[in-house]
This record gives sequence, structure tokens and C-alpha cells, in this order.
Amino acid sequence: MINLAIGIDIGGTNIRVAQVDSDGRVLKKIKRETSEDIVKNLTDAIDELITENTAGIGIGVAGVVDSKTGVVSRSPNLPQVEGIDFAGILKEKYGIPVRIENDANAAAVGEKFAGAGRRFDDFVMLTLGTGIGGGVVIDGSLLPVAAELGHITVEAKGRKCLCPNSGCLESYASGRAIVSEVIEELERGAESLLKGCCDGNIYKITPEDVYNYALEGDTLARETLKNAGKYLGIGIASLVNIFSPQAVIIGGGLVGAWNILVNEAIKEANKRAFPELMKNVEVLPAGLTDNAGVVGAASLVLYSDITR
Ligand code: BMX
Ligand code: ZN
Repeated sequence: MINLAIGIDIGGTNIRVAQVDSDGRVLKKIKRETSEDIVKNLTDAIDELITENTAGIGIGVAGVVDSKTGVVSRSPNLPQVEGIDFAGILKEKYGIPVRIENDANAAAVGEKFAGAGRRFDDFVMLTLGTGIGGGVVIDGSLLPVAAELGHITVEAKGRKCLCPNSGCLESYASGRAIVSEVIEELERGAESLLKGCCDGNIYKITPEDVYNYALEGDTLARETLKNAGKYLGIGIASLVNIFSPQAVIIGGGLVGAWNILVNEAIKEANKRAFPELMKNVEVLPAGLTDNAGVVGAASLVLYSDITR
């Protein structure tokens, strides 16, 4: 039975390649550090996982994927993938269908296929990780648009982003933004327990550290997360006004800080969005957690079969 797919998640630090079954379960998984020769990384891993039951390969990659050619046309946070035609190369080598999407678009398909999105026809997906990614599902299908929702403007004269814009949501509410804000404050001499974090090396602070110190009552950590949450809420309010979704599904590592970050975001979005639209919206965490990237990517193959 041809009921498996290979899901590939290409990130800045790691590449994950998995064999996924038609229920969205991960059967085997390989994780490699992202090296200069990404294509070789991928084909080595695929060679280990591919079987005669593999229906196809799905790839999720951070950056803008040209919907016509499948080439990654821009990836400010992951420049080594720019210009590579992953789908073309893998199709040629393995002779099976290959689909490629932006990582957060793939995550949205994964949520619809096997996660918190199953019970909704219309939802907005946000992934809060190093950056902020987005995907939009309307009438049960992924909107075939870039959906770079991390780059909607939340502050007109705001911080410079890696994209051409300033004041992007990603520059205020992503893991990277939270950590750099904390570091800046500490460099300015702010009083905080975080000074003692990571053996005194503040440049090693992670978003998770910020959350843990916030739970211990550290004011800087708590205020930084709440501020990020406020900006997230500003972004969510716009997304609700635009898409009138049934749900906003939030995935990525920062979901762990839900009770501070996302609760603040919900409060802010409630103040700003059209009440008639906001009252219908459930804001909830993604259903796929650890394997969200690879299952999302595999679902580009598995879910498209289901809908066909
Ligand atoms: C950035 C952008 C998006 C991506 C998002 C989440 C790059 C490389 N990426 O906004 O395309 O979806 O980050 O990416 O420009 P992650 O790395 O946080 O998963
Ligand atoms: Zn931006």
C-alpha cells in the first residue's frame, strides 16, 4: 500500500526528515545540522527513509517559495536556500511527486490534516519560533499566497526587520525579538535575575529562559513577554479583521509561554478587533508539537491525496 510520505523541514539550525504515515504519525526521523550542502544532507536522509510505499515528498522551508517554480525566492533568515529548486532536484532523483511550501504554510496544512485545525474550515496559523510564520486556511484549503504574517506592520516607526520593512510583528513577538530585547535591557544595566542566567553569559539566554525567569517573578522577563504578547495581539486583531476566521492556531516553541504571552495577546486583540468577528474566534495552541514541521511537510502530500 502506498500510504507513506517523506516530510522535510528545512530550518536554520537543523534539517529534519521523517517518514510519516497516512494518519500523520512519524515512523522514523532523521535530524541533521544544516550544512552548506543542504541538497546532499537531504538526499542522504531520504535514501535511508524512502520505500516502495512512499507516495511523495513534502518540503517545508522558511522563506518565500515561488508558487509557480517551487524555488525559494527569498529567505532573509536562511540565505543558503535562496535560488535552490529542491522540488525539481528531488523529483528528478526519486521519480515521485514532490511538493514544497513555506514552513508555516505547511504547518497550517498539518494542523488541518492531523492537528487542532481538523474541526475548522477557516483558520489562521501563526508559528512563533525564531521568526514568526503564517498560513491561512479558508474553506478547508490553504490559501495559495505567501502569508508572511510575521511581517505585518505593528509599529510604524519600529525596529528594522531582516525584510525591507520596519516594525514587523516578527521584530516584536518572535523568540529572537524577545531575547534581543532582554539582552539590550541587561546591557543598559537593568536589574534582573536574568543577569545570573546561563553562567552569567547573557548572550546565551533563550526564550525558554525568559519564560522560566518570568515564572520566578522576574520583572524584566515578565514585562518583555507581556510586551511581546501585546504586539502579537495587535497582529491577531488585524488578522481577525481581515480573515474572520473561526480560529487562530498558534504553534512553535513560544507556545510554552502561553499563560503570559498569548493571554496578553488575546486581551489586546479583544480590545482592537471588531467584536462581532472576535467573539467567534478561538485562539488555541497547535495540536502538532514536536513533529509539527515534518508532519506539516508530509501532509502536503498526504492531505492533497485526501482532498483530490
Ligand atoms: C520568517 C520567514 C518566514 C518563516 C518565518 C518562520 C525566512 C527565512 N523566514 O518570517 O518565511 O515562515 O520566519 O520561520 O525569511 P522560523 O525559522 O521561525 O520557523
Ligand atoms: Zn519583516
